[in-house]
Amino acid sequence: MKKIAVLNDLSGMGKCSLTAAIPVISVMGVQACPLPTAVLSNQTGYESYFCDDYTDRMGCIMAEWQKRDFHPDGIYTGYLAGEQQAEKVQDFFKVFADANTWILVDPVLGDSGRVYGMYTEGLLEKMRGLVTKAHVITPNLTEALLLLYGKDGMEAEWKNLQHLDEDALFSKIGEIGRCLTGNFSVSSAVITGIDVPQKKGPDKIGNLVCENGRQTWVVTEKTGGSYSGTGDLFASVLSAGLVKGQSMEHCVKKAVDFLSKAIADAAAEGTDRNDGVCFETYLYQLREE
Ligand code: PXL
Repeated sequence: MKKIAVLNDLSGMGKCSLTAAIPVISVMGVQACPLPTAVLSNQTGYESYFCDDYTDRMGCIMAEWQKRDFHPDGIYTGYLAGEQQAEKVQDFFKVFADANTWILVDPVLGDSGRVYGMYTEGLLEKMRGLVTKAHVITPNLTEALLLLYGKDGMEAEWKNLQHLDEDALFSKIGEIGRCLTGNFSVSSAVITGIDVPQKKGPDKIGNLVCENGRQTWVVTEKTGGSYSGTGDLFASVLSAGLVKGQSMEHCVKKAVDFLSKAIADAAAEGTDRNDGVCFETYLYQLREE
């Protein structure tokens, strides 16, 4: 059975990071091997949280995994609470990745034009370093702009993007995708969850797949607002599909279909954005034949 090492936090509430990744990767027929970066009462979007930082323990877990001669087929990294954790992730790549290991870096830094609470310029710099080691990255638009232009640049670019019509928006984001893969020498990037407002009819959500110089848009009807954990669920589907040899486009379509149903249910139920989406109902759709 294929294995993915998942370097992410365990948050008791908010359906994100490991609580999103483990069920998704498992139902897709891949073993998820979690390396917790921190244990939290709940994700940090709620008004308060307790966080037990695991940075010091990451090295102990890695040492044991080395003794077990662990060779993951994939490595998937998500939320990092600080710069030191990013350094541990660099160490992890050095020890556990070989030429055949799929590395997916989800550069969790912000959303909807704003940075998350743990953001620092130092963490951004370290995240840029991790991105250059990845085969595929899955930033949302905010994170793509942060990687390219930093916080002030992201905020300015974000404002400019709000005034564009659909054609201009797609063309500008296409350019952002080319800069991302070019500047960071990463073969593939998926810019996820892009709002595409419509003058007539329901709004849309776009995902731009950039793969070896080619670009493809996967667009779907918007079924709800912005919820905790959707980026983590997306990246989890991609990481499991890719180690199984599925095409990027196939994985992205699968993730989009799965997420749009889970988001629609959360919207219909009136779920708070911090509580995450109703993805459990649709896990069966990801099961491998
Ligand atoms: O979904 C990203 C994420 C993961 N883990 C924690 C978070 C967040 C986003 O806020 O707070 C702890």
